[in-house]
Amino acid sequence: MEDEDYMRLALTLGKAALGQTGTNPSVGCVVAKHGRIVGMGAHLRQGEAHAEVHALDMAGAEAAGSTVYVTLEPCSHHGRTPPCADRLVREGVKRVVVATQDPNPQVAGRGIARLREHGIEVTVGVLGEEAASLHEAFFHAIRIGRPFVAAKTAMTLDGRIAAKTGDSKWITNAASRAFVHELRHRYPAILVGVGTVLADDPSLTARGDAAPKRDPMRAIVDSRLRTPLHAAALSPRADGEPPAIVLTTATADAAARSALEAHGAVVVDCGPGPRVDLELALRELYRLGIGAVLVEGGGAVTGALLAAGLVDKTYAFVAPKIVGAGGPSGFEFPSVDRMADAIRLDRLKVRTFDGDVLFEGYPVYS
Ligand code: AOF
Ligand code: ZN
Repeated sequence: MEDEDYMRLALTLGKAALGQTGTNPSVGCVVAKHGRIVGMGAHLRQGEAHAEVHALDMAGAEAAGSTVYVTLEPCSHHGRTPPCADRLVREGVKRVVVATQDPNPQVAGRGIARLREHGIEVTVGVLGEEAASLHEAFFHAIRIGRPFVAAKTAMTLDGRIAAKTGDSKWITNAASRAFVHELRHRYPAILVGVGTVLADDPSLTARGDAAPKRDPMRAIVDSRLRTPLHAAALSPRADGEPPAIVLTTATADAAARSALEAHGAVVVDCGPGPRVDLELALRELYRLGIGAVLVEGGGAVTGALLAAGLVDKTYAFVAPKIVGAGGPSGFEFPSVDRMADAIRLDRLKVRTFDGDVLFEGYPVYS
């Protein structure tokens, strides 16, 4: 086993917990000694033990003299939990291999420095790119103070997300839709506009045939509180969390607000109106402990987020079907004047699912 092999395992552990750590990174950790794995761990929930703590607890007395692999720099601050760097020092570990530095201003190199000050050998950058990808949402959110925004859309070859009648079931095939359920499982929250709630009545849960999936929190952008109480998106959750967060404006109808709250929904004002201030809405979600959102339409909310420069990543499915004019587009916003002004996708990854094509990329604004 090389450093990279242990780190790959740590990345796998971190990846398995993606979506369940709120605004915290989904960190994985492996402790090895004399070529044997003696401890493994992941950060499983915000407010609870960090990955290193679980792994060191498992290693017990074996931690002394071991090598610790961790996908993110061990923390040096007193947050909801004590500093991992201090714990590593106390355990007498010999070497720490770190994939990426922690951009959290409370850490930012201090964790690594503290380990070195105590004579621990530290290697930084092993599978660094893979770790940056695992932690992309956290890296983004901690820098700008709002959740990472990924927009998922499913379009026909002519860019429509529905026929002119509104019918949209289904544009993409079963393989693409199964992948979307995986995505929902990996994001802390899913965000839609009230138009989608009214048109499609989606339940916004993560489903699949095999293992149970984690349902993301639901967030609904609803300026005028038109979400009906019987909407599937307000159905009770098995984990006891509120059924949905409804993002609205200060001028929304008071009676509608009380009814939604009585139903268990969390209603949040995002600006004076008449429309929801989307940037403020994202900041409110961050405050509520949501570090990343998967936007699933409709075209209006996705387009408004894109036009405001608030979409950080796209998962754009294109199905080999043509429906003709009249239906909405996946990104409804006033057209740019010149093709040269189009928003382009950077770091593009193109994949296919039984003939559907997925464009995974990062919009470049400017
Ligand atoms: C680590 N290992 O597994 C994680 C780290 O409020 P707290 O105590 O949970 O601290 C959260 C911060 O700690 C978070 O913003 C990030 O900088 C770091 N996360 N650090 O050493 C871990 N999840
Ligand atoms: Zn820590």
